[in-house]
Amino acid sequence: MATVNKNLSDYDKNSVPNAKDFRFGIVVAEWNDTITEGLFKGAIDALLENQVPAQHIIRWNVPGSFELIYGSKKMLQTQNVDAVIAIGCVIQGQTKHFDFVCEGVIQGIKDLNVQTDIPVIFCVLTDNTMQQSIDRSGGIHGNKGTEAAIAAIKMAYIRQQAS
Ligand code: DLZ
Repeated sequence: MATVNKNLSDYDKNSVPNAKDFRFGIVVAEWNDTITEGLFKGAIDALLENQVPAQHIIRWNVPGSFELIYGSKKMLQTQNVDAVIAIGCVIQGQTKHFDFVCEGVIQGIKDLNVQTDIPVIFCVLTDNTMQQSIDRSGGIHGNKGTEAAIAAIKMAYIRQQAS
């Protein structure tokens, strides 16, 4: 059951702010799409369960996790959203590409959080194996998309209260 925080000083990590008036953008990478679709499902289910109207949620796809940076930037620049959730999955391969993509996307999403006023939530799995990603996108270790959605609601609330 969602409860309403009155201000930032009574912030309780176990309560989720009322989210019915917030708007969210979700940017989803198509690489490893069986995983990113699972993360998306976790995220959208959590937003809807917390009373976010479906018409307040915008989804965009981008090719890979590296493109989450540009996709999230354009989402927050052109759409009326209170937070953006960037969803991706990078799995270790035989080359250094894994390190470059992971480093690029974390720095890029970090830069957006520093340079703009809309929070961007990092929902990118960086795993050694496909099984680890399966386990975290609706499997035995839960769904990081669900956690990202709750983080997005909390950050939208913090932004609203701190404005
Ligand atoms: C190229 C690449 C590789 C090797 N691995 C992944 C991955 O595991 N997960 C992912 O989301 N994207 C991967 N990509 C694609 C890059 O993110 C990006 O789309 C391309 O380098 C084009 O900029």
